[in-house]
Amino acid sequence: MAQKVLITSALPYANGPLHFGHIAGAYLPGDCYARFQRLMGRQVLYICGSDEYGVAITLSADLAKRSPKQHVDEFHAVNKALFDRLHFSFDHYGRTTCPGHVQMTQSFFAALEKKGLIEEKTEDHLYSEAEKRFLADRYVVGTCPKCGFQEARGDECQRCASSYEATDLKNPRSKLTGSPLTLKPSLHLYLRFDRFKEQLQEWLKGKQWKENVVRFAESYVNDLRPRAITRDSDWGVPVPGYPGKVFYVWFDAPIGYISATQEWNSEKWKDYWLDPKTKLVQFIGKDNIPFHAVFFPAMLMGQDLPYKLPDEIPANEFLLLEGKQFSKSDGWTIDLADFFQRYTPDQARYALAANAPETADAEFSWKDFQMRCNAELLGKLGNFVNRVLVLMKGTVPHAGPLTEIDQQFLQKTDLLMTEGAAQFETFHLRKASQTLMELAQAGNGYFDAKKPWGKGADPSTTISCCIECIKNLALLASPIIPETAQKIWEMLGFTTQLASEHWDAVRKKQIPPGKVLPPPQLLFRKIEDTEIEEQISKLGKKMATPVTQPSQITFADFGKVDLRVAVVLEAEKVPKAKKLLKLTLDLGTEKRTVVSGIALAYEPEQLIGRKVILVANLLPATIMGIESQGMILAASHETGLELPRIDHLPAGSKVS
Ligand code: B3M
Ligand code: ZN
Repeated sequence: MAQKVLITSALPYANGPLHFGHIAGAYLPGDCYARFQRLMGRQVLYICGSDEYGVAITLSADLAKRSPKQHVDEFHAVNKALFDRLHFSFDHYGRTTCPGHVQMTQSFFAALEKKGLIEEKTEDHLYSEAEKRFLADRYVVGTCPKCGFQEARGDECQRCASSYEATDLKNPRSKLTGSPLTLKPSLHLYLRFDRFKEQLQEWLKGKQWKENVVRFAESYVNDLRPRAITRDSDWGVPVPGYPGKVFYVWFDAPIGYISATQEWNSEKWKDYWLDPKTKLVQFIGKDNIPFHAVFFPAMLMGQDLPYKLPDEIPANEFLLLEGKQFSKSDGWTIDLADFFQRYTPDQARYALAANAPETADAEFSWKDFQMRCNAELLGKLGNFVNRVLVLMKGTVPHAGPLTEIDQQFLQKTDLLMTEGAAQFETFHLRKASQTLMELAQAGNGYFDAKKPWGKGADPSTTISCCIECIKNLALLASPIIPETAQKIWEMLGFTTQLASEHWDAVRKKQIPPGKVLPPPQLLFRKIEDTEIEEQISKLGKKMATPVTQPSQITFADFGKVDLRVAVVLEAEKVPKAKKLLKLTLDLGTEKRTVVSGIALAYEPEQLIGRKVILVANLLPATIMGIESQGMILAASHETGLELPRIDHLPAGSKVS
């Protein structure tokens, strides 16, 4: 029976839109791996979903002034749509607010409790006198106890990735108000992680994981202490028997992998999670290492059912945008709606895969994106496929006897395919992307050397070898740029889904000589410099603060406003009021005096003779001792103020 591979990507919090930084870390590498494993004929199940509880959610819902439920409903949908847009191949994308999750989490707790691994403890917690409440870790900032970073978050340090209790922070303060925090006793439930020390040490022995994962795991295991697994909140999985308390999000969230699998299939989930032969591969970002390499495994060890422990934990570093962390509030981000108007999912997938932050933090830059798309996808891959198929003119030729250079090329193709497969298998997505381009370049080099377009040359053998290479390119490309790979596959006359084929079978497949192929289509378009400059210029520009939406009015309400064109007869500054001008207006039938706050934008003499729009039926008001008989319309923005223009119609004309 085929090897079962259960793949997960960290469940993203549904508290905001994901960006390419997230995608490059725990997601795209997971999807490419899942796609590769399927090609290898393994029985793959790829699970992800939204993490919808915890203070990361309530805090950002609080800031957005709406309920956690409204908040997660929106961002679950937004993030799921992004994954769909990028052609992610999850078998199920769940959410931790799904009904089965409560039962699953509570059963995990019950098993731990039955074994005497849960303890009640009344301990000091951080309390804000100013806000009159206990503050959960995410509402707290302070100085990291490990590295001294002064803006460390309450649960884990974003600088050194240590995780700790908020009470370990030095100089703790409220994130929302900055108020200092004091310690006050409160009862919570603690999980005796310390009791798993030996079992975890034994399990970790000999793991061939990335060095940073092993190092972190070992240091955590050496220092295991009981940890609180409950919080005072009404948003989360309720703790049975403890009203007003919910489970800490890092207790319930990893169980979310299992409840999402159960939601996928209420019976078959056990074939994966409870079968020791399943290979469990968990893709995460480096900030999640302790939870996946230590705490979740301990929770699994403490169950009665024989749960699978992770076999692999590929933890990636972070992806920066042009040298800085992605930040929506600073405008240091990529507007994805705009991005997908211009570029394809495969262009994004390839650029991110080629820059996957595997061993160090990596960077997305627009120039690099352009280079990846133009020089690599278009210049190497697209160009090779196109020139071969164009020269072939529709019918696959019969190959003649192979010369040494033909044989060398085919051997090189084999070698690169073997290397590429090994790279996918060992989580080296970056290298696999390079190998893909190396293969395309090998094709171009061979094609150039053979010059099959030359006068009197017989191109048959060359084209035939190139076609073999193109088939392999489609296969190697398939995990990374599935849409393009499928197009190439179809251009070779295949009608199946390449993603459902078997690697070895595709490797062996022949494209029969004499076969007529569909006309080739271009795979990529060139990205111009001007587009890239435009994108770069958008960086760091804060998004316009959303205009508060005024409540709606009826047409009749609007009709009550009498708007008229008026001509400025006189204009003068109002003494001691630097923003105000006193205007004398001609309304056709009468004259009006109006005080208007436009003095910073217009000099009085600029206005004489100009037409303006007057709210003619506004009740008069006295401003700086002058009776203002109406108000003129002007558009305003943080960058300035501007009067609307009417050029030809006479004073008194109605505006509606
Ligand atoms: N939601 C943290 C994060 O999005 C968390 C991962 C949960 S995985 C079980 O970085
Ligand atoms: Zn730190």
